[in-house]
Amino acid sequence: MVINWYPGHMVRARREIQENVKLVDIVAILLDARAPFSCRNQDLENMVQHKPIVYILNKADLADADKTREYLQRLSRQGYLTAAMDSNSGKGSREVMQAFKQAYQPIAEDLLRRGRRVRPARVMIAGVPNVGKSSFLNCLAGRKLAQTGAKPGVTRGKQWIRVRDDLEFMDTPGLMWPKVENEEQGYRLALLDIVSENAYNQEEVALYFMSILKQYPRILKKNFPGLPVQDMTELELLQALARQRGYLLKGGELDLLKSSRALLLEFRRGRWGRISLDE
Ligand SMILES: Nc1nc2c(ncn2[C@@H]2O[C@H](COP(=O)(O)OP(=O)(O)O)[C@@H](O)[C@H]2O)c(=O)[nH]1
Ligand SMILES: [Mg+2]
Repeated sequence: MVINWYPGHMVRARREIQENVKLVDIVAILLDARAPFSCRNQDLENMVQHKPIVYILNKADLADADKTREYLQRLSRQGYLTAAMDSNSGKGSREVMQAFKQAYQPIAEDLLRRGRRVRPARVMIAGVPNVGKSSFLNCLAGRKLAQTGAKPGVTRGKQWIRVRDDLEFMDTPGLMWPKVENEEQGYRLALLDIVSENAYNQEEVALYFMSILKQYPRILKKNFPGLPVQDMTELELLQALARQRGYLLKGGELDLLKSSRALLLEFRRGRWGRISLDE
């Protein structure tokens, strides 16, 4: 799977994160709760290792709740602070605030020890495209934020968004590029709409999704009533979907591309239920 990140973009993204991380106390790395480990980019995380990291599993409303619990546990065993979040409803924001507070505590204590004033904790949000960085920021700030930087005449430099008395966010989230290390991870990132459509074959990704659905027999049975779903291959499931919906090509052949497109769109909108992808 080829990802259309130009080397220039990567250099700029890297430099921007490197500069911005100096200005904050905490880095909140957003991961898609449905496949948090596939969304990580170790190279970029290494650049922020000297600051406390809080992992936010966003879009938790779309994820399999049992899996989310497992992923959170795995990350906290690795020594990270974590929280699950739904940036549409705001569910999870208390846990997020708690994690920020915990991350900042040693820093605040150190300031106090040195007789300095404790200022609000400054947080940078970072993550790969589409994980919900803007939504998360808007949700916690409690308002739709104006785009400030791009207009002429607006002062350049960092803007800080006060979330609470003791917390501010950097207005521009750090964009990390997805790092694809194997085919399965590529499929997951494609399903989550993190890599762009022209980088993958939709049918291949749809077949991969069918293999995930096989881990959710209840969902399969509900959507393919009367079919021996457990014994069907991924391709047979995709064909069944096309047949069921009457997605046909001119000659009457099954339109698997149309089925694949529909399947991916529906998964992303949560229409197939709460499904997680990482092992
Ligand atoms: N269901 C759900 N959708 C979300 C959540 N957060 C963001 N989204 C959606 O995901 C898409 C990408 O969000 P956006 O904030 O633009 O992501 P960004 O590219 O990281 O800034 C948008 O359609 C959002 O509405 C969430 O917690 N739950
Ligand atoms: Mg955004």
